[in-house]
Amino acid sequence: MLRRLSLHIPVLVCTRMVLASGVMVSCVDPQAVDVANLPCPCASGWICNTASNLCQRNPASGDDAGALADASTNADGSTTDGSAADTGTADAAAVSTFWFEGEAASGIDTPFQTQNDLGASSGMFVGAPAGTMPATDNNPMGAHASFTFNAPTAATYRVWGRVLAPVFTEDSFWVRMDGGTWTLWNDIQAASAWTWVRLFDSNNSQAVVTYNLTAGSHTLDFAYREPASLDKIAITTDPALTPTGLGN
Ligand SMILES: [Ca+2]
Ligand SMILES: [Ca+2]
Repeated sequence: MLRRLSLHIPVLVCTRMVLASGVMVSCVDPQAVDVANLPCPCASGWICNTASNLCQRNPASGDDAGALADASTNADGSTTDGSAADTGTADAAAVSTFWFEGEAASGIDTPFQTQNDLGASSGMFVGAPAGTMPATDNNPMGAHASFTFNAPTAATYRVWGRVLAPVFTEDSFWVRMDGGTWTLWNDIQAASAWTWVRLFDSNNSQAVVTYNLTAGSHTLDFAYREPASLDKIAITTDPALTPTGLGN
């Protein structure tokens, strides 16, 4: 009875080096050695980068198959999802957080103004002084402070503000993303000290506001509703993030 044998027939890959003492030629079998960047086909535990036709180690995990961009280079040399050689498990979700000083907003205009406070991050904040005007219960015509950022991937973003809102008549803003519908952020939190508060919708049972954003440029606008002070903001994909102190 004949037994069929599976034989590995080496296909050697040779390199030629010119030395002072002469020419040196060294050859290896790419299916039998533990070296990256050898030509395909690849040994067990390695994957073929079809773009370069080179072998690279296939990790048991850390490669991607998910929707988020990799935090680091893939085994196949790509840095984003969807390449032909991706075979591992999904990456941990990449987290993006953008921090802005309120006073660094673009387009700051009346009734907002930048003001000084030793307790504020960078010693300054933006907002309307107490007694500016009554609450504007209608959607504002335009923004009074804007923050533009570049989202690296499509993701869901949340917003935190480091605010000072001492009384109920001085504790609200209008907020919108990319020129969309204004969100009423009212009854923020009566506190005599700067406090991090998550953006919520006062017209929707104080539900936390989330924005599903595409990769690319986006702009978050704040507008006057009542006198309240905005020291700093965080725009983040991390649902577990709760800023403390002065922020990052
Ligand atoms: Ca209020
Ligand atoms: Ca500040």
